[in-house]
Amino acid sequence: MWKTKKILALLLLGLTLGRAYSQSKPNVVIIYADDLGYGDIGCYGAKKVSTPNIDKLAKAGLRFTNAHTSSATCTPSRYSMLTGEYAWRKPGTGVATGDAAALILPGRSTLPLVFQQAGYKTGVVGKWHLGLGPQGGPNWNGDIKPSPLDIGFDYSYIMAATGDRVPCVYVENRRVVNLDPTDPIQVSFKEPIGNEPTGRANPELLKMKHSHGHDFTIINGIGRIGYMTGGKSARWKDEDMADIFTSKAVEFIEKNKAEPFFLYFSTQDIHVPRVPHQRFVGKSGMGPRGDVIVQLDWTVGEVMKALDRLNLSKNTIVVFSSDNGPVVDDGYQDQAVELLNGHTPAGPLRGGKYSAFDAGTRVPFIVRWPGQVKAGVSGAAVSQVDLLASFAAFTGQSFDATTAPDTRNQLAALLGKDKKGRDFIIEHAGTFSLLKDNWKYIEPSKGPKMSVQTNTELGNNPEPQLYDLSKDLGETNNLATTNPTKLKEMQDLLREIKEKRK
Ligand code: NG6
Ligand code: CA
Repeated sequence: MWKTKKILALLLLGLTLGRAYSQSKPNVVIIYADDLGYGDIGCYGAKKVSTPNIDKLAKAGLRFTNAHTSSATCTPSRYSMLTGEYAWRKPGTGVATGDAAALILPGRSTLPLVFQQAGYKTGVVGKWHLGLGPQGGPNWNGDIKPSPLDIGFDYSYIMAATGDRVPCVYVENRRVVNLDPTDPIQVSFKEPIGNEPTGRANPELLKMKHSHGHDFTIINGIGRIGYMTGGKSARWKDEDMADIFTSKAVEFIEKNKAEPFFLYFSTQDIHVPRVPHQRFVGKSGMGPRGDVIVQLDWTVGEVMKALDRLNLSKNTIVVFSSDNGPVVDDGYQDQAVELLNGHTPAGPLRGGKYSAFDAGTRVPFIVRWPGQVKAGVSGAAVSQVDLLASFAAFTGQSFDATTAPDTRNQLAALLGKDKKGRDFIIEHAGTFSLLKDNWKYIEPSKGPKMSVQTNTELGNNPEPQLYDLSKDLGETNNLATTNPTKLKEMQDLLREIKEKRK
């Protein structure tokens, strides 16, 4: 009875919150970093690298300590966040190649569509990594369709996949930027294309060598994943990427300052290859990995400055987060391991990117909304899959729950009015984990315990794992055999969620 009352009260609060906010339509900016770990920034405990702008954001906002991506890698996390459907329900949503077809097709609910329906101008700037074009991949030399423009974004300035995957070009709306039609782009992830040097055949041409993978076509002195030829005038310079994406994000804000806008600003930092602009080189003392954290912090500062300058800070909700946990050596010899200098990218957590342990998916998550969201720290359980339903409630929109079955309205938790948040959190790293009331269950799996390449503990174990995170956040004491009742409860719930879309 008490529980029903509480649920009713929360529901009412959600409805009231939604209705009140939909009349004033505050802007929403999501700054989504890449591979930034729970311990990588000052406000989450980092001491060796300085992130004053992100720390300032956290100080003025609500900093979450139990917020999660849906997956321990990029494509599935982004898929879940933008569609409200766990990526693991859709085969083919693992880390996408650079020429993958669009994974999110028109005709379904999406996060940007929710805002578009509510009358917002919507934009995406930065890393996409959710495929483009029809089956077989996009035509890089013509109109690219489907693209973000077909699933709810009014404006798009993106890179197709990752910094380490071809094609190394920017795509603005439907076209590759600065493309010379007499030098068409061809891309292949299957066989060599054209006759440009590769990292494998011509390592002497590399300015940053690979440690594993990344030995295909050399672009800007760096070996990439995949083969590319043509498009010489359109190729990016890694050193300028943060400047270019940041200026596009700021331009979008400036252009739309008079109307409500939603900006999904997805930085290429701090993913590999880590190639900061000259002015950030050496700034962290931790080599390129630290320097791109400093660069990311600069980016966040520029967005904040633009909001201040345009007098929009009060009326803009800024969400800052990351798409998966940290990795130190992700395939290039950039001295990340040697120069860590005692820095702990995962903070107190175990594992990292690719891992079923919590560092794979527990990420920094900050919500700043001056005057509306009380500054502080929240331990509420939050999942990025809930942004869709929460912002639908916020803007007074409905969405199609058949295409967005997993997203829930967690507005009250996101705005700091509910301290508990979600009932459970599903984490996916190939292996499934379930988090509930500080209990963490990792299902048995046969995969390797360690990734030798990245030196990450993957969390795989043929035996079930059960941890009490309230006492053991670092997941070191497996309680599965001593707590059979709790274990069974978690196993049953996970099965139910997987089967019934709970
Ligand atoms: C891996 C890459 C890694 C990174 C990752 C995707 C190799 C050996 N490793 O396959 O460098 O690109 O994919 O990262 O190629 S993510 O953050 O976009 O998911
Ligand atoms: Ca990532």
